[in-house]
Amino acid sequence: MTETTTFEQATAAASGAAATEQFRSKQRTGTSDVDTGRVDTLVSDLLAATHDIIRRHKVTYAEYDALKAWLIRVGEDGEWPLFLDVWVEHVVEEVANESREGSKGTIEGPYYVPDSPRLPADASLPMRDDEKGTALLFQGQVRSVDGTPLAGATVEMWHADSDGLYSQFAPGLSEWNLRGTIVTDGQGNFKIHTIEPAPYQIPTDGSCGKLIAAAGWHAWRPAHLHLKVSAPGHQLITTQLYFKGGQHVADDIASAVKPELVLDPAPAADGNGRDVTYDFVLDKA
Ligand code: MBD
Ligand code: FE
Repeated sequence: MTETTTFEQATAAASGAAATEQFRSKQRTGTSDVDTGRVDTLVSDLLAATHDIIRRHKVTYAEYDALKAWLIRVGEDGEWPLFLDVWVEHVVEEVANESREGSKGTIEGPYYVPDSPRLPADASLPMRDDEKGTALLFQGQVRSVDGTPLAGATVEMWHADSDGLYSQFAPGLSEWNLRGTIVTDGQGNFKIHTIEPAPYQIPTDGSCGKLIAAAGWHAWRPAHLHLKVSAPGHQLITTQLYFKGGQHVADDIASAVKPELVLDPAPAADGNGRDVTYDFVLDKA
């Protein structure tokens, strides 16, 4: 598979390798921080659940070997970040943020890159001169739970292009294409000019694609904007926003859509594309 990385074409192995590398460099905490008793509890429960499934469904040696071969391939393809973020992260996010009072969040996914270019409160994301897609003006305000506008808050946005490709995870896109960090103005307001992304298809040529085909599932996520919103003294929100009426909003393969996260943009005031307003409310740290 390694020779495919030299082709000017998006492949599962190339985006998997980039996502694996990205994860290694941004890891939240090392595994050495996890308490022995906790590892014992969680892994024992995980194994017991697996044993129970084998007994209940009378799993055969042929199925056991298919699993073993597939797990080996996930590693070879670098698709552990993709697999985990698509099928597991949504429950980790649910548990992590269950007591928040501010805006809802959702999963981060495998394609976040920190330290994107800092931009003023009214800015366009970096994009090609001929970037395809409907123009989108995404504007709003960042506030604290008590209603105070948060000046100097950061709104990081990253999203796929109109072909469903993310910069730094697909060939042929400049480093920060459709990625930026917008700093709110004195009233906590921001205006981000970008284009509407396309629905995203999980790479079909790797191990996750093979699982999807083998199970008869579809490989799609609805079109989405990724965001991280933060301000001093407040909890960071990691979220995604979707588009009302868009394909797969009701059947996201990553189970990451919540009703509060669906935008309903209106035709733009200036006649070019669409506009939408969405505010972020941050919990205190
Ligand atoms: C994505 O773009 C994404 O956001 C997630 C969660 C998984 C795979 C691709
Ligand atoms: Fe995404």
